Amino acid sequence: MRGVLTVILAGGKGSRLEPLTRDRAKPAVPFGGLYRIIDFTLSNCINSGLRRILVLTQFKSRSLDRHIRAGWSFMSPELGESVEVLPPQQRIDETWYKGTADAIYQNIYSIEREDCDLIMVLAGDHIYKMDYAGMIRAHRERGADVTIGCIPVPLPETRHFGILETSPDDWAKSFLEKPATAPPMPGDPHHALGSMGIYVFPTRLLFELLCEDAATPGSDHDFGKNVIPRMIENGQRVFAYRFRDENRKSVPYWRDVGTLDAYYQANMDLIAIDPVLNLYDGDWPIRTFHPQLPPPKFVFSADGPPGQSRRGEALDSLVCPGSIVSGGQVRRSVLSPRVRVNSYAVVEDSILLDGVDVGRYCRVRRAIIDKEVKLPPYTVLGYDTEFDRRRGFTITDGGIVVVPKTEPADTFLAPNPL
Ligand code: ADQ
Ligand code: ADP
Repeated sequence: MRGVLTVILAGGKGSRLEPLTRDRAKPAVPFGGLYRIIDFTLSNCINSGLRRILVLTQFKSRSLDRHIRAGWSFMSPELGESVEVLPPQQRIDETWYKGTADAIYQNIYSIEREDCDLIMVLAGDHIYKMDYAGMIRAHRERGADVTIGCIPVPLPETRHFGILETSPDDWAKSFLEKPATAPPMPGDPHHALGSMGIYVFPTRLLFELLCEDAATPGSDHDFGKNVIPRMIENGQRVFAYRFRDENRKSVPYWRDVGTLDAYYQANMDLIAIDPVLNLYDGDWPIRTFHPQLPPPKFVFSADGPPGQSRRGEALDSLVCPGSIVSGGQVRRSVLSPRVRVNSYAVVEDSILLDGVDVGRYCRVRRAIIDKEVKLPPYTVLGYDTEFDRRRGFTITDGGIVVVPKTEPADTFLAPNPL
């Protein structure tokens, strides 16, 4: 793995995750209580032995930059190991990156300085556990011009993916970016073979392909739209590598948490009694930045009217350090660090990010609440989505209420519908 440089594309806007991406890049969006989305890709790298990593950022990168500095600076540059964040250099072009291929092309001078024979291109916004060593080994053994990580995708979803048609030994015969329809994989009438948007290229060839793409009029400068289809046209050796899950489950787990509903569901997946994505697997640890915080605390509240439950408890939930559930009830929810749930409040099926404070007697259901939001006592959220919409909150197609960061307390003072 020493000859491999990893480049993580972390510059996408993530506009479908608004308002969570209002002032942070999608890979920096908090996930699973303690983590940021990019921690999964970075952990996969470290667990796979990939230790030379460049993270290409672009939009609203401050939060991501801070997170990587705080959590991922433990490597030893003197041993050739590092995670380096590269904001746009604007050495070649003074515009934002036009597409994924352009993002790498514009950093070609930084990449050239690294002594590497292969470049592994990854996305910073997928949730999965994968040992990239198998993919790199397969690439070397085949002598491929590019190896594409692939998963089966249900036929109605082909319009969200690059779709490959392959020969029985996994050489790609065609690649269509996000086709409305696609033929099924041989032997599986319900799925087509989809690209995960991760690639291994020989370094020299990648540079040639990027220079050729930069000089091509009308190109979107994107791997999926331009570079890979052109390679197929030119008869180059495009190889599909089928995703092998390190999650040790029969159903492989890979999610692009591109929408708020997908994000909500992927968080909820973690709460299941036997989760499809296991965070407690010591063989494939997911690392992150851990702030210094005291243990979570659950308090039986001593005061208040008789007859009402005063037990501070959380069931089927993830509760992070620094949180206090004091006389409130939490069910099927994710509580990030430093959350407070006060007496007689009920929180169900929700994701509360860092520092959220749920006042007394609040009732919160099917909600995502961004950092530091303070819910005044008696706030009701997620019970009447029309009412929530009128208060200016985002309601997802799946009916989840999303409350943005630093929402002023006044927003919650509208009449209580219940
Ligand atoms: P998309 O999911 O549409 O398709 P895209 O928007 O191209 O992905 O983003 C891919 C990665 O690059 C993401 O990690 C994103 O953050 C980053 N990125 C996007 N634009 C960027 C830019 N201008 N600068 C820097 N980084 C940027 C791709 C492939 C499909 C494949 C899916 C799988 O094109 O073929 O099926 O990923 O999710
Ligand atoms: P966001 O709203 O996305 O959390 P921040 O810039 O506040 O944006 O935080 C981004 C990341 O910066 C956090 O995940 C954490 O890793 C790191 N961070 C935040 N606060 C501190 C701090 N006080 N000291 C060190 N690192 C911090």
